[in-house]
Amino acid sequence: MNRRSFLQSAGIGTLAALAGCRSTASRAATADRAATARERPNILLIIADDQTWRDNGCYGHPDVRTPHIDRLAAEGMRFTHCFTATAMCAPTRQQLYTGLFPVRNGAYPNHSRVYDGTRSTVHHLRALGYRVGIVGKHHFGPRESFPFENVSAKQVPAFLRRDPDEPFCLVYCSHSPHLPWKAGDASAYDAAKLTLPPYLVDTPQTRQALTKYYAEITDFDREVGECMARVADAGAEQDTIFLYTSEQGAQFPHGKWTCYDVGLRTALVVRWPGQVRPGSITDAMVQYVDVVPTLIEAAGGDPERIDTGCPDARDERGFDGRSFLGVLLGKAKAHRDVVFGAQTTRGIIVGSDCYPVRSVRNRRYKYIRNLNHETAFHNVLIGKDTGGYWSSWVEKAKTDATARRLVETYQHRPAEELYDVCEDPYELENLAEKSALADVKADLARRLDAWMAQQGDQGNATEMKARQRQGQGKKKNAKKAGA
Ligand SMILES: [Ca+2]
Repeated sequence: MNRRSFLQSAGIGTLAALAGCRSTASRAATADRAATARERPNILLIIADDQTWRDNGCYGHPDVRTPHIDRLAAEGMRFTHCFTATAMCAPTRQQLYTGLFPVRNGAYPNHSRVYDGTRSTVHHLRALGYRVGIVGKHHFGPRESFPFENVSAKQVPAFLRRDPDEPFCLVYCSHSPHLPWKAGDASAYDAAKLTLPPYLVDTPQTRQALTKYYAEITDFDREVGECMARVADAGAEQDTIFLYTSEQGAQFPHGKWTCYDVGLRTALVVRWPGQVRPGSITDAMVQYVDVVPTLIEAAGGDPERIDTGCPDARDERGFDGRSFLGVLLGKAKAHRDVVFGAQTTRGIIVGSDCYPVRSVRNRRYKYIRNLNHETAFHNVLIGKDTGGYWSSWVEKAKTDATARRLVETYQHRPAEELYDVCEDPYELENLAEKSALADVKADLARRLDAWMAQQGDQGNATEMKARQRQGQGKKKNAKKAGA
């Protein structure tokens, strides 16, 4: 079957199923899917920018105040084990919208774009009869792969109310709490009283930076509250899947631009009245690539029949992700047994020339491979001290052993790292050389090799092609193709 006939059969099949559900619902044999398809819930997805997953109230942070996110969690399901595969903006968003991991879809460096012809949730939900809009940050390309309707914050009420017979999907992308930290009221946080996690060096400058970052999270939480109010104002609260996610880790060492959990783990809360049990918590392991298949299934489509427009190394064209609708509906307790990560350092601002990192994690252990570990890791935090605290870490490292270790391990890492993420959630003690864990390491290494092969990921060679994948506009696309 060629691509066109595949698309036709998939698209027509889905639409025919929807039409059938509307007119002959009582005769539908597959009750669950038909019921969901008949209703076609609205979708509102609000995304923070560089918010570390633990840094909100409902995930147990002792200081950060997020009353609206906490209310959403009380009304929906909170995921404790959701992961992006990349702790950078552009690859994270593009994997979230395409259901494809970054090396496969081409958007693996930062400020990158997917391969021409790749299709996204915009295409897939439109085929199911949705209008699909976006507010705020894009960080994707080319435009043809992400043909969202652009909606401004002011236009949100009109977009939500436009046509009651046509379900909406709105992706609301905040710019908070990404650097520079200007929004919110930093004086509302007392620097001296903050509880610092053990991956940060405790200096006055770190504490000052945290007050600004936390203030911007609280301001983002205000935006979450506004989105919740807009959905309620539109009379759509009962018919809307409302998702909040924190995106990747903040711009602190061992977070963004790494494959540690502080970077890759993400908050995910899903409210869906009548379907998702209020106040529920799941520890099922899910990834961002699973979100689009889940939404397609919730909308009555069949994610197994989608052509993503982007073949993998085996020439298969389906999603890398799989629907976790069963988890949302309380019918399944588990989803993935491992989750993957990939960091491309080439092409980030003041980044190392070549510093690829790959990771795989099960419920207990994280295995990390630093593919060019002989060189030093470098980025804008180190090179320009953009957070305003790195130089204070370096200074403290001269006299303080803990500070010295944190400064050193951020820049110089071994070929392999292995962590017991249950016992050591901040990944501070490397167990890669422990003979008792040799089988654990070998098993995870095999899983990582298989994933890289499926993705067409050649490690260092892929990293060296990173600049060809950067540039989000059509013009740059053509220019790069010719270069
Ligand atoms: Ca980001």
